[in-house]
Amino acid sequence: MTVLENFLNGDKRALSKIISYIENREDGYRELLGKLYAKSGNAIRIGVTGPPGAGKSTLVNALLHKFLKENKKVGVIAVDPSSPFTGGALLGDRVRMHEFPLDGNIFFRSMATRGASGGLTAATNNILVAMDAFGFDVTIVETVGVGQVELDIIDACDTVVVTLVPESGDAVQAMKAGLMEIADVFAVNKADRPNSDRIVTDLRMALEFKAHDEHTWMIPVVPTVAIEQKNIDELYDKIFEHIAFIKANGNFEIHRRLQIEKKIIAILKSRFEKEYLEKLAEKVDFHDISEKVFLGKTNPYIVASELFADFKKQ
Ligand SMILES: Nc1nc2c(ncn2[C@@H]2O[C@H](COP(=O)(O)OP(=O)(O)O)[C@@H](O)[C@H]2O)c(=O)[nH]1
Ligand SMILES: [Mg+2]
Repeated sequence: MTVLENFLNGDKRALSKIISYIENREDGYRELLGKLYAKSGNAIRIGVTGPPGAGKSTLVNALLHKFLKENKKVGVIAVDPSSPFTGGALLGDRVRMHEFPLDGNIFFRSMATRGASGGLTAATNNILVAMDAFGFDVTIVETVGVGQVELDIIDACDTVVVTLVPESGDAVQAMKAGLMEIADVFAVNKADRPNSDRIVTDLRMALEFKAHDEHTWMIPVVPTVAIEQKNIDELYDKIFEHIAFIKANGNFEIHRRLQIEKKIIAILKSRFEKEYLEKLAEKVDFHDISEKVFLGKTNPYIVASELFADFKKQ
């Protein structure tokens, strides 16, 4: 039996192998992804983001216990570009393996970024496709919400949970950080800490003041204590209320179509970059050209225009 056949028979070891194959962009990975893509599209995608230490991993684990109770199969991928070596994600994995056995309904993977930040969004999305094709009901991406890459990853999710803590500041800061635009649900974790009520009330008020009508999804603010599994049911309910809401108003489909568009463009971009720029680099002496620019004989815009004109002629 081939790895793909084992994969299709629900063998998690085959899933792990296929994920590594995709992650390492081994020969033929695009064709493989094409096959998997045809089988994907059924899993609900949940994003969990927030600052480091907010309790995202703990919260995801708490949610997983709820998913298990609901008899749902879940694939989780933790992306943490801030710890490229043996950082939090890997340690978290070990803890999780303890908590959720390999033969159960939960599957984990952490993205070792290996400095490939440019391809991180694509790699993460591709792994989600593999998990989706494998037959998980839900996929969860956990990411530290900072840069553009993380935003792109989270943007591809159907529902985004932004995790904050009482120390995160106030609603004004959340607004400045653009979190109101990203969040579909706010989890104020570590609600066991003093003053957690303040940020909850503050966020709720700020959200109430934002322009809205009866067609607007009102972002719920759910206080949680992930380490004690407190209020996880409510968080779970809000996630699925949001899914139901966007399915009813059509935004679920609109968003997914938009993601397909973005995916095609991203594939094209990466192919242009790989196939055109790499070929160009073989022919063109960039060192020589930059020297000319440096000496004021030409400028980068003229150089790029000339190279582009050459490319169009071919
Ligand atoms: N007091 C308290 N600590 C928590 C809670 N949830 C998580 N933590 C702790 O916060 C730390 C960071 O949690 P982790 O899940 O790794 O955060 P992440 O970096 O956002 O994934 C850990 O020491 C957790 O045990 C909570 O609800 N209350
Ligand atoms: Mg974490």
